[in-house]
Amino acid sequence: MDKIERYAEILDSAALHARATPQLTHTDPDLSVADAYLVQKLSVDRRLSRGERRIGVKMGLTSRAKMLQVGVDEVAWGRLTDAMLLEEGASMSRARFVHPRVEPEVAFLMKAPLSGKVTAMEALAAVEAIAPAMEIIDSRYENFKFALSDVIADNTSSSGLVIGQWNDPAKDFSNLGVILEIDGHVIEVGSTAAILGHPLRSLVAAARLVAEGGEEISAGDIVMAGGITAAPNLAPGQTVRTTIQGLGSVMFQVE
Ligand code: 0L1
Ligand code: MG
Repeated sequence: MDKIERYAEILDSAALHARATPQLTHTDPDLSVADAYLVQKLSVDRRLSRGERRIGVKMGLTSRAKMLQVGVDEVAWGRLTDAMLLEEGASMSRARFVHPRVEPEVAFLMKAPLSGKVTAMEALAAVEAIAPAMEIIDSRYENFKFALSDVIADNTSSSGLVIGQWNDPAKDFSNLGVILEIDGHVIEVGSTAAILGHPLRSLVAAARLVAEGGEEISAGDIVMAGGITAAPNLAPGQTVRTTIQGLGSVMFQVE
């Protein structure tokens, strides 16, 4: 088994058993971003071989608040599977995660493929709908600490997503107010503009980065645009809600 396969197995197993693992770069400080994406692909392939289905991609570290929170300042992408989808209003089991956090996000539903270098207008033309959404992230690394290569190998901490009502993408979603509430208390506020200045820029970047990885965004895919605010920790008993001005609300519970 080569190093890439070994790392993929370590991270997949850490996610499967909700057990933290040491950062790969502690013992392999030269792990490259290119190799980290290979680890990510192999670890997600292990999920697919267990019957999970690819449903789209996510962008990570697309806002200043996120970059500051984790100390990594480059955008990255990850792969989403159907097992990560949580029904709107449903409960997630805290026990299935290592140390989960939540991010308010915007989700895109694609109606046409998107690949390589595209303009914002081309990206928008490929969007069927946009929705308020939340991502549940869960680093598989001890203490939620990582370098860029670590987090890419760990599928950019992807572990869950919940999507609210789909809206017409013709409305201006460049700078909409965002509120993240836990148990009715406002924990974070922000704007969709926190995502690279406009969420569409995240979709443009996704098309390019995913193509560099030899894949494309397909019709029917969900694309998560990236966290808008810092991501608070989740604990059992919480009710978590994100509201985006003009797009609606989305919520889930933690048990
Ligand atoms: O924006 C994000 O989805 C974050 C991805 C990876 C960094 C983290 O785990 O906070
Ligand atoms: Mg995210």
